[in-house]
Amino acid sequence: LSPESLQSGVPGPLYVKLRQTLEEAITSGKLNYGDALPAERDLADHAHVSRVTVRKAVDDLVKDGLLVRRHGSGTFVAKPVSKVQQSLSRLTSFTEDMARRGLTTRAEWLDRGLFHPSPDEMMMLGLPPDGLVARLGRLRVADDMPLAIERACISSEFLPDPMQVQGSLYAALEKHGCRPVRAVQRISAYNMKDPDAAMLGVPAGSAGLSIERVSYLRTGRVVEFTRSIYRGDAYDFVAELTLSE
Ligand code: 16G
Repeated sequence: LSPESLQSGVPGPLYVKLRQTLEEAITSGKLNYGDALPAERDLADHAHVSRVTVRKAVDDLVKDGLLVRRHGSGTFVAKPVSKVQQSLSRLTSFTEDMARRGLTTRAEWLDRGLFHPSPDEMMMLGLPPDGLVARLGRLRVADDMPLAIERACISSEFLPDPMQVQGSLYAALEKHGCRPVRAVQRISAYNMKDPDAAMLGVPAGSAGLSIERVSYLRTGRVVEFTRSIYRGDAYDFVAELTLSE
């Protein structure tokens, strides 16, 4: 990090150049996961820029998830996120997907029980007026990294006792002979807000993917309506496209 490299080159705000220089140091491996960043004052002195410039550059990198601030101890290079490549053509469960990658899953329950359905749930699941809905809200974690928040709704007809679901929802449905065979999924861009962002361990405003899945039994009955928020920095959804004949 030399004062000359910041003053020369393409014109533009100093903090942007400083941010780029720091970003390059991280992506090229000059700075590694866990390394502490020099104190703001030292960085400013070293690069011949103001502390405000340093703060702005560092703020941006914290927002992008490349650096993390720890209260009282300083700023550090964040753990790099390796993205999960998720196929969009197979109907799999989170537990199966992660097991295939050799990752161990854990769920933190946010909500689990039988409820009177909301109008939305009644419509989506085709419930009778006196029907009940099993709600399963989970923070989904793989190898200690939180990846998604999922809120699944299932008719009590298919899941009379939601407390029975320990690890996998699809495994529990399979036991009752009602594992879905087809699903329609909608993925949209979303800027995460707290408390969801905090639960997923990312700053508020980070990119997320809002995913809705409606899945069906062979008979055509809807079995699941799930709304999820996936971390945008942790997922790539991949679809194979073929030329239609
Ligand atoms: C996936 C599904 C979710 C389903 C869950 C079952 C997406 C976006 N969502 O995460 O709809 O409920 O798998 O997983 O793919 P489980 O059997 O491990 O509980």
